[in-house]
Amino acid sequence: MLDAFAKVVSQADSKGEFLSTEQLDALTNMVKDGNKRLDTVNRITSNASTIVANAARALFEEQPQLISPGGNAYTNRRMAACLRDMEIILRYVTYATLAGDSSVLDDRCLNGLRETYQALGVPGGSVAAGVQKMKDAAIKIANDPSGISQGDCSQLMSEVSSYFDRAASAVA
Ligand code: PEB
Repeated sequence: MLDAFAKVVSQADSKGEFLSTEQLDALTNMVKDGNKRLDTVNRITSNASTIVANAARALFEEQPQLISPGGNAYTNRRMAACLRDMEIILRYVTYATLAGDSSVLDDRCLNGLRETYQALGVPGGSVAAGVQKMKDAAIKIANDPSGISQGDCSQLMSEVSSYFDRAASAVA
């Protein structure tokens, strides 16, 4: 599990080189914009249950077969497993966002997840659709200009989006 700092250190060390100016510049920018990152993580974290619940509701509205008899979220046990899975994925997206690196998401959440869903008979495409709905909600909350000092967060928002996209394509 790496963060943006450990990643460049390991890349440089594997080549036996000093850190490059490009690497240092990128990290300098990351530090400069650090408050944006922390605010984003804080906003997503403190709205996690709303994000999960609304995304799940929208998913079940769009794919009602999931909650019909025989569906993958039918019965409270499967519904609970589904909501829990969405929450786990969202949690790892917040970790990756804090770290500025996807490796924690990749290694601890997404690795083998597609195969797990295949083995369980859970439709990966539906999980991916749920993840995309969490992405839209999370970006809306994180990028809301009200009640916070204003700045350009476009780069950070596309980074956060990329973690959701990574999760969705890992299971689709
Ligand atoms: C992954 N999900 C399930 C299981 C596991 C995961 C390992 C099997 C064990 C269990 O039921 O607890 N666990 C989860 C995860 C990590 C982990 C992401 C990462 C670290 O450790 N059902 C639907 C939707 C979807 C869904 C499409 C969006 O209709 C999910 C939610 N996951 C779902 C369901 C089950 C499950 C298990 C329904 C239960 C399957 C079953 O037992 O029939």
